[in-house]
Amino acid sequence: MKSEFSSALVAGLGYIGLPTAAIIASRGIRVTGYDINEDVVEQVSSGNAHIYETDLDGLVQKVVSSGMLTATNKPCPADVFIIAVPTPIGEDHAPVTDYVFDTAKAIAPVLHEGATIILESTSPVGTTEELSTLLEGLRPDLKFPTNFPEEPDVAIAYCPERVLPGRILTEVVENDRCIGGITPRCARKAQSFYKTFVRGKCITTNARAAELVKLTENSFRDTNIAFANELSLICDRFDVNAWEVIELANRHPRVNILNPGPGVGGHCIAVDPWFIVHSAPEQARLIRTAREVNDEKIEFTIERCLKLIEGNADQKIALFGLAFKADIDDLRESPAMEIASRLVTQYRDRVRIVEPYLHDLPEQLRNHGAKLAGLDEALRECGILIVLVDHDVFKLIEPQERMGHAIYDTRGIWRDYNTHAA
Ligand code: SAJ
Repeated sequence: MKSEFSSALVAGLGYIGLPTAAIIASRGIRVTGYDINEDVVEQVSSGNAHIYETDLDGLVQKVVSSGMLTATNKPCPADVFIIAVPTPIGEDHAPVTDYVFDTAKAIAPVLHEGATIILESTSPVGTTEELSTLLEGLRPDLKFPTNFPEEPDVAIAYCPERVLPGRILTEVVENDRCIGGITPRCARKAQSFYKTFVRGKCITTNARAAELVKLTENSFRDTNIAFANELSLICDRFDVNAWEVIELANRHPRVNILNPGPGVGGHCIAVDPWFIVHSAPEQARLIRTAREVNDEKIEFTIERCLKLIEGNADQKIALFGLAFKADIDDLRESPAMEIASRLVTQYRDRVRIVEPYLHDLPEQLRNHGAKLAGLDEALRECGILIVLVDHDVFKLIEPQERMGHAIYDTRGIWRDYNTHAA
């Protein structure tokens, strides 16, 4: 069946927008990537992915050289407009939706009858309706679903991304999608677009429900990680090994505790729950507390590091990992970065950082005298080993290589238990 969509504009060529644009282009739909950052436009135009994601480089190169993906800083007409711009939090953890509405203003002049607009950015409940109202004001010549629900000229829907960094190209295609239309007709239109490249189920609902679904998913995960982090503090209080307790408790058929760590990072899990808390402060008590527990885990970890370092004066300190989680290069909202910054400010050139996903240290660490070190070099030079990220390669360090070092393993990758199975 021939697709009714022959062109798409993807606004925001970041961690979500660029892989999405590349996948859509690889399915034979001509894609224009629109970004306000000149550098990004230049890099993508020359066939390079400006971010690291598994297999993304090759795919971008392929679709750019075949002419199916181009990049620009000026929007152009298209059958479908996908908005995948950042929605960070600002003061008092309030969601900042400015980039979404700035994008809407930028695409308004090129909208035409028959176009479909899909918001993918994580957004507070009601944002998609606001987007429609804004566009209605900017283009009085077109019928929008908010004022002409029966027969709008333009379809508007919300469809959150839910891909896992490190597996984005697979998950964009394989994951089920939840598509919320301002009207059922809008949802169906967006659904037929997603069906051109998604193998998972494309399930329709209304825009407000879809917005809350996204926030719910990440709040659920944050709350579950907070349980693990709180439990690790309780174990510490009783001098019991948290990893052992979790592993044994998880043998119960209906218990599945996640892993404690040095705190929660990334641009989603540590941010999105605040969108709910901000809009429903009286109801979202557990969600708020979970956020606070996870943030406080960073402070607890720093205190523990300081204690270990003070107890091993003059020894060099190796910090294993800076990324916000295992096996990626992304430092956004990374607890490891925050912990490293604090330790480097205090211990300066005593600190070695092992981060196989980086070629250079971020400036704020370099300026204080910290050095990027190879794994073997760090094991040789440093008496203190602190694991901040559970990169696979760190798990390969054998017990005899760690022997004689003072160790703080915040991720439980070098576990030693007393448990014996009979
Ligand atoms: N973490 C723990 N313990 C765990 C699991 C994770 O401390 O047991 C930490 C990680 O180290 C990291 C943070 O949580 O610092 C977040 O990592 P993650 O793997 O849980 O999630 P993200 O941020 O990489 O991706 C999440 C995913 N959401 C859910 O799993 C509900 C992904 O599917 C979303 O698409 C993504 O957020 C997003 O973009 O919203």
